Amino acid sequence: MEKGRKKAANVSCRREKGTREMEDDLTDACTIMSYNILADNNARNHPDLYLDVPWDAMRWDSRRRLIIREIRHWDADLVCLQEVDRFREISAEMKNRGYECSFKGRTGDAKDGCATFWKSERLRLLEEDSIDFSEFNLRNNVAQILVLELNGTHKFVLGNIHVLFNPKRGDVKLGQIRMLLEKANALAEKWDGIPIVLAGDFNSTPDSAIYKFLSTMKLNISLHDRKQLSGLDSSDFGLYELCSLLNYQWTDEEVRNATGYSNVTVARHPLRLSSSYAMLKGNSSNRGHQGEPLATSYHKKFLGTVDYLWYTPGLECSRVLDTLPMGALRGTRGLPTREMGSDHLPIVAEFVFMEPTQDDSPQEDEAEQDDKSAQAAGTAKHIYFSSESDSSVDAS
Ligand code: KL2
Repeated sequence: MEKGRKKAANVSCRREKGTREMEDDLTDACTIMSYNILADNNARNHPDLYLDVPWDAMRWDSRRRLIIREIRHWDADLVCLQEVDRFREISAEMKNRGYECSFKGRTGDAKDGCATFWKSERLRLLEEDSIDFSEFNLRNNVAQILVLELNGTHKFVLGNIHVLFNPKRGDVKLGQIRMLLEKANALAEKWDGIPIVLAGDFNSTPDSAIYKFLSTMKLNISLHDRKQLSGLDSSDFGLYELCSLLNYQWTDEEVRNATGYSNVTVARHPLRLSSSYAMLKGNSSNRGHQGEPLATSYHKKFLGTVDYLWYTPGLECSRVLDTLPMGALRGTRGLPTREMGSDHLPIVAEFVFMEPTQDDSPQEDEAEQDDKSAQAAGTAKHIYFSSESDSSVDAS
């Protein structure tokens, strides 16, 4: 615990001198990382995405070294990885660093899965669950759901998901996310209304309808094109698209995927969610729509944000790890590089547990939600992940 505290002060000093030292004891703060590490198998299967990447930077051995170095450097209490297909190698390294772990592999032909690691010194696993979306006809993706206890006092639910990539299947993505939220909520209720953090690669951009669904608790799918729901579809606009624009075509099955019911076109979820990066109204130039990072992933076919750390009332986000400046990112001409091991950047947020307020029950009043956002934003600070701090990764 002492070590965790020192680390937090250290990281903060790099950016804003002295701010952390003046604050309260950080023993009860919890840092959580979400990082899609690009499965070796996926890297091999999609060479077209990495045409400009030097061959040696694509080698798993070198990527593994960089990924582990990155994870170790930020030293988060909880590490949620996606696209893990060399779990044994990663978990051996993590166990050496005092982490316990859990893995849930995707089904079908996929070789990778989600892996979650927590520091046994600080966190204790109370319950564990997972979702195999293929059981619900929602493709071969998976999610993990853990109940953890920090320092023997603060319990919370942790979700880790890698949402389906397919840009055209917004219905399936919405269904997967909806199920994760429902299941996380049920587990949180079972443990007396504990807070929730949801980490992962949601394969949806900050300006998308799926992002709106997450942050506003509902989405009328009949107002949207299934293929545009996640913001990932960049295909050309043809006659078919024009026709479907005039009349959004949803089959019964797609509606059921998205909302859970074939006769209901509004998808709903029960959680009042805030996104860590969006909550921090700081002055980083790396942030765009909603205050989200401009990019958490970069390769030949995509430059943008798909990774998030969502959380519910009962928690407040005190700091986040800044992403790389767009200039620096563009300068790489695509990830991974000889310095960065994946085609995603890790995101990290620090959470503090709040005293329960009088009314923490979910509600749909957006005005009230904005009030709360403003309050939390006032207390938040950034740490930088710039080329400067990148060099400190090398130094460690
Ligand atoms: O976007 V990802 O990368 O979260 O970083 O998740 C998927 C994609 C991952 C697992 O399916 O493999 C990548 N074009 C581009 N990327 C693809 C494609 C594709 N057709 N199929 C899978 N992936």
